[in-house]
Amino acid sequence: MSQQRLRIALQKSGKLSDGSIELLNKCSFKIRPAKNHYLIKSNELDTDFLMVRDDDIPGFIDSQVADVGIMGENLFIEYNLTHSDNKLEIISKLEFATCRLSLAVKSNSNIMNIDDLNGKKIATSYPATLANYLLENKIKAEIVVMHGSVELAPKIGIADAICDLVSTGTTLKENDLVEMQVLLFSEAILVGRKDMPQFIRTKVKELVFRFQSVINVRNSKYIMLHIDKNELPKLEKLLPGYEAPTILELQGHPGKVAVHVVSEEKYLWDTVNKLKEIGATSILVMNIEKMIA
Ligand code: PRT
Ligand code: ZN
Repeated sequence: MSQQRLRIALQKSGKLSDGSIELLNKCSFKIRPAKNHYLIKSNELDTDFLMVRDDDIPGFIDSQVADVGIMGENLFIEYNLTHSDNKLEIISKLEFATCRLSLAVKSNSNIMNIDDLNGKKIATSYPATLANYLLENKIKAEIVVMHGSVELAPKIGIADAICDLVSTGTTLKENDLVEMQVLLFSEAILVGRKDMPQFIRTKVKELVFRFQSVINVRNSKYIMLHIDKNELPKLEKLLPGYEAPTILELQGHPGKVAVHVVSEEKYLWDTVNKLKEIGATSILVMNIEKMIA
């Protein structure tokens, strides 16, 4: 049963932990996880954090042990497929822990496409998602459920193929496997119950507002530079996201201005070099902590 405090379930240790803590701390929660701490209290929004295994998070929300939780979209999909009452909803995408659930086979396998999986064995930790995919594609294959080290299954003869999460692809390569088909793309998400009480929804709304303020600027930098006034039109093309820049006259340098602008960081070094080419000087690039719309 939910009391007045907001209860958020987080993965204690794993691929979602650092990203979750970093995001929450940028939203002022000041969480400092320690080895044996399973409950962390914060005065911010009167919140309790439950530090648990990721697999437990959907069930905790479902049974109201937690109000919301951060999990991978892949787990949310698997949970929904195995719980037909569908009580959970995605509240917000969080843009970290991105990965994909893919089918992979040995590099020397004679399985060339998904139809070749007919009659074969596929090892996975996501049996419902895989079963659903096989059904949709009219493939009859045997599913071998494993809760770890799925990538070893073909090597030790347990299965002909695997269906596992892939991020950089290093694990597949190390195990002489090649990716054959992506089933779904995933990222960290904030999940809650569709029927959460109003006072929880109000707090969650504030939480999401804070998350978005941080997420919005994750790929942006605050750039300041000096440039010849005549070159200003060229800046627009060089700085993606260049909207409403601040332009200030530079005292003692007629014809020159200082420009302050928020711009996307993706191609930062490339952009900086191009800025230099059009004569920009005193280029300062700064991190932005939050951007409140
Ligand atoms: O102990 P606990 O049960 O809490 O953790 P866990 O071991 O079950 O989960 P964990 O920490 O491995 O993953 C938690 C969530 O992180 C997943 O449900 C995904 O949503 C997300 N995530 C993002 C990943 C990866 N990237 C990822 N690369 N989860 C797992 N992997 C594994 C993958 O299974 C494979 O073994 O990393 C390996 C592949 O990585 P690359 O970079 O070599 O391709
Ligand atoms: Zn797990």
